[in-house]
Amino acid sequence: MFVRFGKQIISAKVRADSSIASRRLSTFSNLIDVHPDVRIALNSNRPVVALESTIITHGMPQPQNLETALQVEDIIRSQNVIPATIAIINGRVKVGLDKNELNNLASLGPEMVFKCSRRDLGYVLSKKLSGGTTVAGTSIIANMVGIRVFATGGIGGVHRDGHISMDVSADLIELGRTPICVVSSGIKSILDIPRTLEYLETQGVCVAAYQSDTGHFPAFYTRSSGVKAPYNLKTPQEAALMIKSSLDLQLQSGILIGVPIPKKYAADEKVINDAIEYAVSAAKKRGIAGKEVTPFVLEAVSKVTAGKSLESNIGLIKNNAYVASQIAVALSNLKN
Ligand code: PSU
Ligand code: MN
Repeated sequence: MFVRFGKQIISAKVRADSSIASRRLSTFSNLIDVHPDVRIALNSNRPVVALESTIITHGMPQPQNLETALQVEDIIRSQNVIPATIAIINGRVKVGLDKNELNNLASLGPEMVFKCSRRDLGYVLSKKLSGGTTVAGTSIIANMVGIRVFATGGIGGVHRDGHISMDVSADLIELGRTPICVVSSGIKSILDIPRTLEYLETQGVCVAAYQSDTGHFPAFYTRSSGVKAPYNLKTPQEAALMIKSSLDLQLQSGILIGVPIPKKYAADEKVINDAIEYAVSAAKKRGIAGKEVTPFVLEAVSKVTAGKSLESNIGLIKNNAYVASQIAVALSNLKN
């Protein structure tokens, strides 16, 4: 069977799911540049893990942002999985970046590059600008090209006073309407974790902890939020079967898997909570609002903890990339 991608014609034994992926790819080929490695993997049903880029452009300082992005991609490749970092570069949607593109994106700095959630995509594309895609933005694009597993550090959530300010991340709504499995360490405790989990339930998002010794959903910097997770998955195969069942049912909603931070990177609970209290109140005092809130608080926490929180952040992202790769492999084995 022959599948067309722009000008290229690739011969491949295409099964049901990958032919859907290729139809999707050609539908959007006028807007989206899919890296050849990603394109070939999707077409031959080999595992791919999507990665977001707001973490590079707004979530981490230089040079750790680039170093981490490259290391995370290498971890994924070491599992025989293709990494697909998603971003907007000069008005083109990119699925899979080469080293040069990653380098450029990481060196732009937040003033030069947009933080792109659903609402920002059309504007940034129309103006031929560049952007780091959030969990919401990345999920939309990954789904367009048929990627099912996505690894990141943490997702957005309901802010601590979100029931008053209405500051609720678009990530949560997107997870409710996009069939993607996001592997993260949950929601930072700069946010309101119990309310975020309630909201995810309302949106119909399947939430599960992964190999949690308490059965609790993780709290990003620490292994437990004290809130019981609806499910606790033990193996990549269990996760893959769950993804497949939701896809087969065509639920069109997402799955959030919360992987506790590895013990050696976990932060001291008191130190991190004090830093967060300080950062959240500093944001309030300075009148930081909208999409600036999350990056501001992240930076402030990192400063107060003298970079310790950044170390935790990097440690957990790498571990999540590893777990997501294992899940993507298990999923691709199920499809064969
Ligand atoms: N949490 C982190 N690091 C990050 C983000 C969240 O620990 O870099 C980024 C992600 O891209 C996430 C976004 O999708 O922030 C959420 O932003 P907001 O709260 O404005 O929706
Ligand atoms: Mn917000």
